[in-house]
Amino acid sequence: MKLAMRWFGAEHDTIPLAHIRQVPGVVGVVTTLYGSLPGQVWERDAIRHMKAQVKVHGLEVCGIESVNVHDAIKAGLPERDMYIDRYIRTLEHLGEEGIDLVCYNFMPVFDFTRTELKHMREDGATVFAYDQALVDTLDPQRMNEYMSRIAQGFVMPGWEPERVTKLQRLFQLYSQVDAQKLFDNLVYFLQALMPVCRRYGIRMAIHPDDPPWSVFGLPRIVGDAQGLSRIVAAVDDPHNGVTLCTGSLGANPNNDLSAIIRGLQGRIHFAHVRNVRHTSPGVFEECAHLSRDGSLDMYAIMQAFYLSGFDGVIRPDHGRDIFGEQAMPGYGLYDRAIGCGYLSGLWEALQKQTQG
Ligand SMILES: [Mn+2]
Repeated sequence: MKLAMRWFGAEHDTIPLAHIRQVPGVVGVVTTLYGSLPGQVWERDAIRHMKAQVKVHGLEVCGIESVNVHDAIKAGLPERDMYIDRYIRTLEHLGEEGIDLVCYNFMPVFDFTRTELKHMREDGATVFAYDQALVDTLDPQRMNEYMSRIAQGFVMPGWEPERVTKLQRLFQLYSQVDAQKLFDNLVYFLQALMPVCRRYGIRMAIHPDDPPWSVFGLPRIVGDAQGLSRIVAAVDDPHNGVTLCTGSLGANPNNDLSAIIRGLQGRIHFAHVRNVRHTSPGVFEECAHLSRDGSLDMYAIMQAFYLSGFDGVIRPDHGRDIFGEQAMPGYGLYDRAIGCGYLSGLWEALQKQTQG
């Protein structure tokens, strides 16, 4: 495996690359061109600049998280072909710059959703938390206001202001889109992308929905084993793969992570590995990466990756906010660095056990 951390770019991240470089085992970052809107073509110069910035610190760009997909593509509007064409040009430019891993999601309107970004735990650490009952009391507009209030000035990924100010229009766009239609639109998009992916060896890695169930009546199709296998089967090309996010999928206690990892052998291109603690149905909070702090068996998860021959990029995911660090919620350095140490430790043990 290749260990990386997410980095939001010099202008947006509070963590300098020089510090990421000091986390044992980390060889690179996954990042994006912040400031580029979905539907814009990423220019080669900008990609080159991003790579150079990272390289100066002895790290590499291990992949892009994310190249966001324009709503016209997700909703299947007539102008989708134009936007797909632009996406393809972005992939060409990434491919020409030697970047071969692209994470994206296909969630309508709302990206990653939480009801608390600073949920206080017993030890004083704060974490992301989610309560479906609270979401059920909010309408989408209030959800948006709610998220910006709890983000306290940080722009959380997926909640960029230019996007969420258009909520009403977005809901209208998706009013005719049910789960089947959304799936068909995804397949249409992926089929169009495959030739350029094959040409440059680019692996597309869809991120699961988070939480992995429908919110505000909007369809979500990437939430369980069945949804994931349906996607890889529909466009049966190794360049069409997934980001296996244990925290997102793991929010649903019915998801057997190890079985999902085994079932997707060869099609997992990127992994987000973190733990999550289930409190009651529809309620969960994030926690330390350690197995005993949450509901997931992290050893079993890493073992499933190891035994299925996974050699892609793994990154720790949201961390707790600890040690008084002032950083973007969930993306501080300290707890993610601890997560890296833990994941590396599990991996080394798995390697040495197998080698006898
Ligand atoms: Mn994730």
